[in-house]
Amino acid sequence: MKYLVIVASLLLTFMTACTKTSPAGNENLLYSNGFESEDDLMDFYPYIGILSDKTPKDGGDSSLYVCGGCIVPHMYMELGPFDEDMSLLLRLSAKSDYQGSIHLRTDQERIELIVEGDDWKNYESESLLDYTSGEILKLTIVSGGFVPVSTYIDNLEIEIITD
Ligand SMILES: [Ca+2]
Repeated sequence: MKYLVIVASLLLTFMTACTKTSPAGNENLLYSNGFESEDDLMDFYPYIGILSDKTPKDGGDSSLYVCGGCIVPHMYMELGPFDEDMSLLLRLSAKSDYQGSIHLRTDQERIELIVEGDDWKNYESESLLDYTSGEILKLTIVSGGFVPVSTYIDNLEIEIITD
């Protein structure tokens, strides 16, 4: 029953808040983005992200390119609030010509992935983010610091871990 409530609330959220749908076979994805069209950038603020034709092996035709500067975060998006407590895992493919970081957080907690190296790698958060119902989830992307750094991101997924 609890599972049905989660699915129902997620479906409602997807219908009202974003156009992304879970890939077939993984109904536990809270959010996914393959950055295959301009529409896929519309979840993020400010609207400075651009699509790149650099992609990982399973990354389709394009990825998200983020060029940083001294004002952080360089891009962010918000999800929720949702009606259920959840444990969330952050996963993506990325590369950076210096260092980038992607944070998933609530007001109470955060998890992060540090992207280093100019070869595409798959990253997965070592710990889970404990989400409490009613909170806003925020995903932020930082690419470098004072020096602009190029970071590429693809196959971004936020998964609900139910075990
Ligand atoms: Ca892609």
